[in-house]
Amino acid sequence: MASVNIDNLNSLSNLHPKPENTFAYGTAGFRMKAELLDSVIFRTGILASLRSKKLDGKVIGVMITASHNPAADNGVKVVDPLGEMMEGAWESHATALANAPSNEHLFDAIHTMVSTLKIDLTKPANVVFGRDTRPSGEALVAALVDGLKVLGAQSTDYGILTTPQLHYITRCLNTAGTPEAYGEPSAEGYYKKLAAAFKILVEGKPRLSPLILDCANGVGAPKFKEMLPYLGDSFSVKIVNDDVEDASKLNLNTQQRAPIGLKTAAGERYASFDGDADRIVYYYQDEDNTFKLLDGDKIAGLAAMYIIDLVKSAGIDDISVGVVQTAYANGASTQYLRNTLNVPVSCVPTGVKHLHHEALKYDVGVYFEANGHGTVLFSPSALKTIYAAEGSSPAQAVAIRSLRALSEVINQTVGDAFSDLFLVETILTQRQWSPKVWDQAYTDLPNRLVKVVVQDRSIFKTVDAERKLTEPAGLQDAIDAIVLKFSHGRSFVRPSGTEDVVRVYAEAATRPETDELAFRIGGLVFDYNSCGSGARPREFI
Ligand code: G16
Repeated sequence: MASVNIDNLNSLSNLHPKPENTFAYGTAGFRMKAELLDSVIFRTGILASLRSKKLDGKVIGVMITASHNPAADNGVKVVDPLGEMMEGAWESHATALANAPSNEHLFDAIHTMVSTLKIDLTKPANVVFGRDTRPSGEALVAALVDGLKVLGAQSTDYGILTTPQLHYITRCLNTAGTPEAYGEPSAEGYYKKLAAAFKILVEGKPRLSPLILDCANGVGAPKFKEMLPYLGDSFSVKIVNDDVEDASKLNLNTQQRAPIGLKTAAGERYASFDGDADRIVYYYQDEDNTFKLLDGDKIAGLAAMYIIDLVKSAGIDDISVGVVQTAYANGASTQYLRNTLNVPVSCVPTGVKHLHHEALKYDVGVYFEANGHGTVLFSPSALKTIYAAEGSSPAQAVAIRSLRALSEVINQTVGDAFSDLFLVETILTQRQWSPKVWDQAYTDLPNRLVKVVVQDRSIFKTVDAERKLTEPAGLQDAIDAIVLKFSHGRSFVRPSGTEDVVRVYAEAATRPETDELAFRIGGLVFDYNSCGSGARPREFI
């Protein structure tokens, strides 16, 4: 059996020594302070090479980003051949490589993978990679490139990209020349594909007023500007928060309020991307100056409603639509989907990988996290039906054409802020709806998210799609006892997979009750067995 060249491994690994820290491949890969990541990213290069060899040389993607985290953080995620997140079973191998304490242990960890996973090292390895605008990205790319040299992978650097663009490119490269060919493997190919589909979807409809688009001073800004020429006059936008030169401004957004520095006005339509443009939320200001958020739940409701109607208008009756949410979904949205739209709804743990997997069970699976991360998946059989349908009236033919274009405008690989934007803009244009009309589908229960800094988030263990804690022992009973006192009360506690905190979600019948519930549970967690770290936040009751 072929073996790894140990001298090559040693000399490259010596350039990227491992710090004392322990690393874990979490919700969205490895993510932490950028200065700790050099060895992790070097070893992720080795992992991606092994993954490619295991899959017979298929192209694997590596994205260097920390998405919504502060500018000082960075991270890395591995993308599987069809643009999905890396297979869950490989996360423990990623963690094992990242934590090998010495070059010898790293050599052994690679060989353990090779033998247990039956990887043929003589196979080729192909890897593509990109990064967001964080200043630390360039040096981390150099570490990745060294990691790719260990097993002699062929690689292409796609430079600065949004995360979903890297997912798209990975799928294009692996499907090129097959009946499932996904598009041209470049940012330009991505713009062309989305723009062409969007133009079909809004053809002949009066244009909406310009969208005011906050890009969180992240990679979405330069990339969306790059796309504008492909859209022609089909779409009009005013981009704000587009300063990618000053890293301190990255992701300075606030929760459930307009981003810092953006003065909102009634009658306008706003959207915000996160730092790597894989999430989007919409919002507007009501006549009484209230800020109104249209989050991932609202997008899921809008998309499901529209697709159900379109399938009906197309005269296709054998395509079922289902929606996937997480525990963060507002209770009112779940009710709306189940009781008004009559669609099946599943609840899974946080992390697009879980939602994506579940959505594959439906003909058309709409999945969104409340934070705006999501997409719509069309199964191969649904696509076959849509492409085979001819329609027996002009109206049916138009609906079929729209369904086809919709499957092109929506990124099938992963949640994508650009493609979700075009999905929403399509529906609002088709219906000539303002955000306020869209918002009228249902009224959100007031909800609140609280972050609790704890000494060790790994002691928090959950079950039931993260809706219940099993550890620390007794904490869930204490939470339940508090929740019982609130009308329409619901609350859960889960450790974040991307930040060093525990998150508390609460909803209740009124805003004051919701705030009280959130802060009571937050205070409970902070105090429980002295879990909290630092000063006890003053707001906690
Ligand atoms: C990542 C995941 C999302 C998740 C989010 C927050 O998003 O891909 O699925 O909702 O982290 O996760 P947590 O609450 O565990 O910190 P992103 O946009 O940061 O990559």
